[in-house]
Amino acid sequence: MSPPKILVTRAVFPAVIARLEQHFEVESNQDDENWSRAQLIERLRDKDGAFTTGSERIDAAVLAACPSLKICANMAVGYNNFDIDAMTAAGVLATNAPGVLTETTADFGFALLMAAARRMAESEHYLRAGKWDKWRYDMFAGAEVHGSTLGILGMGRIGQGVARRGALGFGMKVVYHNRSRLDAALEAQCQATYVSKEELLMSADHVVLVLPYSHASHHAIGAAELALMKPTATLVNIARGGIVDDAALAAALRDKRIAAAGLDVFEGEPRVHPDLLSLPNVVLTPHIASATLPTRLAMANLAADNLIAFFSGKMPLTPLNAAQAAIK
Ligand code: 8YV
Repeated sequence: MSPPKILVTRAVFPAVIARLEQHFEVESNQDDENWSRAQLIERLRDKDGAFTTGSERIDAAVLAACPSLKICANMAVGYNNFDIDAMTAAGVLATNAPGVLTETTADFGFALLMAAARRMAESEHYLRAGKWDKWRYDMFAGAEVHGSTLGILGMGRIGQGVARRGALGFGMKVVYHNRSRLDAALEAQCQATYVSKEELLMSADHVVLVLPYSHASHHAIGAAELALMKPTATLVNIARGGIVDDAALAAALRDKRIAAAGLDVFEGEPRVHPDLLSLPNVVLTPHIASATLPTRLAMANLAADNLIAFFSGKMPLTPLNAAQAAIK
């Protein structure tokens, strides 16, 4: 019997391609070309499985054009690129890559918080521009991090990682809001107190967004929410573009309605709202919160493990719709 056919949609570690090739007939995109939707469909049409990243949208139209597709394994914990209902209806299994990136991503969230609150990017640009000619008592004075109040919106694994860093490492008071409240043991571990979203926005000195993107979380932070925040507050987004209304955020930062922001994700990325690009009080990074080589390798291997398990007749490690889908 010929091996299942797999499409790897983006460039990935050669060692992971080699692993996949031991089990599958693999077509990959090691040149990392930007495929159009039509090009993606053309390549996926005859495949049994796909190794995707967060960039490829798998929806009803793609599924209808690819009748032999049985599984899509995302090399990302977020899976808003998948239309899970359409995949379930088509009998296609979806998997993501949770867990392996938790601590690395929480580290980066904290780095963005520190960089924004303590004005690291802005002051570094000033120094590089040759503008530093003397010390001044209030030069680039930022917001206190240790001992301040940290508000976390979205308290999954990564949110809990950020909470632990804040509470245990920086003596912060941690408040959080989530669709469902954590159990008492987890709350105690994170030293975090459950509050309403409004209370969080009003009381936090630093707000970190770690919630998944969906219709429900679209523009969860817009002009009204920004207006609730303290003028001295920092906003950090390591979740998804679209959760923040970037135009409203740029206006709030420009008018100093909040002090600073640290953003790793953007609406319509890799394009970035032009108003953000010209503001000094925002630290901008190109969706790299999980980007250490060990973590990215672990994410890629988990996606590969899911494909290998599935085609060996086993349940993948991190399925998203196994209970609902009558998988082909
Ligand atoms: C990925 C991410 O690098 O895992 C996620 O959800 O946002 C990042 O870690 C990105 O989605 C590419 O797959």
